[in-house]
Amino acid sequence: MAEVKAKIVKQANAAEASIDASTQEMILRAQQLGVETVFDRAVTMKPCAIGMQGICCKNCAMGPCRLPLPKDGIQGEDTRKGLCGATANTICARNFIRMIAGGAAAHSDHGRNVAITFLAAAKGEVDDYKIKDPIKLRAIAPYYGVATTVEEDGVVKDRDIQEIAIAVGEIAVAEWGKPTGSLHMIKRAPQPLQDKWAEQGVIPRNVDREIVEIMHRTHMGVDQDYKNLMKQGTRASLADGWGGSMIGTDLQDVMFGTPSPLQAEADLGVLKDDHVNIIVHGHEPLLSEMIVAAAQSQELIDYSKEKGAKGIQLAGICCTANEVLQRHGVPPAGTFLQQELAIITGACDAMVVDVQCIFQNLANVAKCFHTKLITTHPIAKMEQPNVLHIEFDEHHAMEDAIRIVKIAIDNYENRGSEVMIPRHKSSQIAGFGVESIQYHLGGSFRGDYFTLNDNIINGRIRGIAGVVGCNNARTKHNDEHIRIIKELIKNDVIVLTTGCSAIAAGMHGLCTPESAAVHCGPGLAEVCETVGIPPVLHLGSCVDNSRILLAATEVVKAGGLGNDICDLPAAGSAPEWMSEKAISIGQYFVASGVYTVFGYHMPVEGAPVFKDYLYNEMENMYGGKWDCEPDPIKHAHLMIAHIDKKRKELGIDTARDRVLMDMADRQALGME
Ligand code: SF4
Ligand code: MSK
Repeated sequence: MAEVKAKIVKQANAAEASIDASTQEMILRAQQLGVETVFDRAVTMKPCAIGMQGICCKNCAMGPCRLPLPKDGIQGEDTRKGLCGATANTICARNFIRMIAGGAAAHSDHGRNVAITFLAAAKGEVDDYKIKDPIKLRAIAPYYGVATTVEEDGVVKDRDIQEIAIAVGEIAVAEWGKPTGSLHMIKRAPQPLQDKWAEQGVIPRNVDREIVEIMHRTHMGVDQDYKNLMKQGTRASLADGWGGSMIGTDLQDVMFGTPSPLQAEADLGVLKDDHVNIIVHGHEPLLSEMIVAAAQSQELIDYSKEKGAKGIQLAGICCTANEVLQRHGVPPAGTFLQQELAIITGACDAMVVDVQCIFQNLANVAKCFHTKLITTHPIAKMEQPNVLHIEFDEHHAMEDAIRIVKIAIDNYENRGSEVMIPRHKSSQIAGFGVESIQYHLGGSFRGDYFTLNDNIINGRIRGIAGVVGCNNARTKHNDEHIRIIKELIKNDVIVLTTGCSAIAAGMHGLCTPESAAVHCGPGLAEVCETVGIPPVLHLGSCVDNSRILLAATEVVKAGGLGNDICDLPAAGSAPEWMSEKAISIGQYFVASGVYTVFGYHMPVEGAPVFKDYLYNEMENMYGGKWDCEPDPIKHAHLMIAHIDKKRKELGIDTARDRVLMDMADRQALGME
C-alpha cells in the first residue's frame, strides 16, 4: 500500500453502518488498513441542527442569520427574524428552492450535453455517436413538434431519419434558452395536469431561465413570500423532470439504444482479481458508452492479456452504473456510499469519474492504493496531484476512451498484495422502461397499459410505487431502501426504481422474477409469475425518473384509473436521499400529482408554516404533496394508506378480493 494520509479519528461500527455484507467487510478492511471512509467521518462529524431544519441564511454578508425554533415551539406569533427581517418561512423556502435550482441545474446540464452531442451526431460532425434507435426517434419527434412524414406528389412518405434527427436536435438544444413560449415536453403530461400547471402559472418557459430566476429571487432582498418562492421552485423542478431530464433520457435512448430487460450482476463481488478492473462513476453516459465499446474491443482485451490479465472487467458506481447496466448489462459494483470501498478492494485499476456524487475523498483513498483516479469533465476537476485529468471531448470520444482503458491495463501490474474483493454479488434483471413495461404488461388489442391497469383494478396489484434516490451516511446504508421496498411488494405494490435505490434493490436480489415468490403478496406474485417480471422494475438512472412520469401518464391514458396522475393508486419515495437533485425530483413528483415521502429528514422542520404548505396545502394545487417518515415500515405504510385512499376514491377498493373483471365491470369503470 502506497501511503496512508488520513488518520481515522473515530471508527464507524460496520454492522451499524450498513446492511450489506460486502460493505461491512470493506469498512472493516479500510479500518484495518487505516484508510478513513465516509462511514468513519459520519461518526466524527455531526450535522448542524439549525442547517438541518432549513433556517440558517447566508445569502448576504450580514449573516449567517440562524433562526432556531424556541425550545417550547412557537406559541402565538412567530417573531423570529434575520438582520434584514427575513422570517423563518422566507429563509426556509429560499433554501429549499435553492436546492431545487442545484438539482435541476445538475440534471439539466447533463441533458444539455446530451442534446448538444445528439445534434452534432445528427449533423455528422462527430464520428463516434450515431442514431441507434430510429424507431424511438420517430416516436418522440412529434413531441418536439417535428414531422415524421413528408408529402411528395400527393404521396405521404416517411421523412429521412437524419432530417428528423437534426430538427429534433435543434429544437432540443433550444429548450435551454429559447426567448418565448414554453417547454415542449410539458405537452406529454395528462391534459388535466397541464391545466393545473397553467392555472398555477408554473409552466416552465425555458430550462435555464427557471434556474436563473431562482438565484435572482433568493438573492438578498428580492422575493419574500414563501408561496411565491415555491411557485418558482415548482416551475424549475418541472423544467427538470418534464424538461432537461426527459430530453436527456429520450436522446440517450435514441443515441445509445432504448433499454430492454437484460440480466446482470451487482455488488462489489463483480470485481475480478485476475482481470483489469475499471470502474465508471458519475452520471453522463457520453464517455462511459465509449469506454464500454473500448473495453469490449478484441484489441484491448488482447492487450490486457499481454499484460498478464485474463480480460477486462468493467463495472459502475452511482448512475453511470445504471446507464451502462440498462443498455449493456455492465454490472454495478455498488451505490453512492460504496465508491471509496471499491478502491479499498485494492483491485480497482482505474476509476473514471465525470459529474455529480463523486467524493472529493476518492483522491485520498486512491493515494493509498495503485488505483488511477481519472477525472474527465471540464466542469469537474480535483485539485490533488495524484488525480489524472483526461478531458473528454465528443469529437474524439473513442480516442479518449481507448486511452483511458489502456492506462487501466498498464496499471494492472502495479496492484499490491492488499487485494480483498468481497465475494458477495447478486443476479438481477434491469433495463425496464416505458416501452418494455408496455411490452410485458400491455395488451395487444386494447390500450397500451391495459393489462397493468386491469391487474390494478382487479386488485392483484394494489398500486404502484416509485422508490428512488441516494444513500445517506446519516442513515444505515441500504436499510431503508430494502425494508421499504420489501414492505411494499409484500403488500402487492409493484415498485419502479431508479438511481442508487435501484442498485440497492439489485444487490439485495429484489430485481429478479424469482424474488416475487419469496417477498411478494399473493396478487403481485401471481402477476410477476404469469408475466415473468420482477416485482421491482429497474428503470435506470436519476435522469430516468422521467421514465416514471411517462409510465404514470401511460397508465392514465390506458383508462379506468382516473383522468390524471393524482388519481392513480400510486406514491413516491426517496428513503435515503442526500442530493439536491432528490429535492428537485421530489418537487416535480409532487407537482405532477404524486404523494411523495422522504426518509431521513426534510430541511423544513424549522419553519412550520412553510412545512404545512408543502405537506398539506400543495395537494389542493397539484394533487400531490410532501411527507417525511424515517421509520421504513411506517414510511411504506404511509404510501400504502395513500394507495388505498386512491383505490377507494376510484371505487376499486372492494375489488381487492380479486374478482376477475368482465366487460360489464370495465364499462362501469369507463374503460370501454
Ligand atoms: Fe441575514 Fe437577511 Fe442577510 Fe439572510 S439575507 S443573511 S437573513 S440579513
Ligand atoms: S447517483 S444523486 S447518490 S441516486 Fe444518481 Fe445515487 Fe443520488 Fe447520486
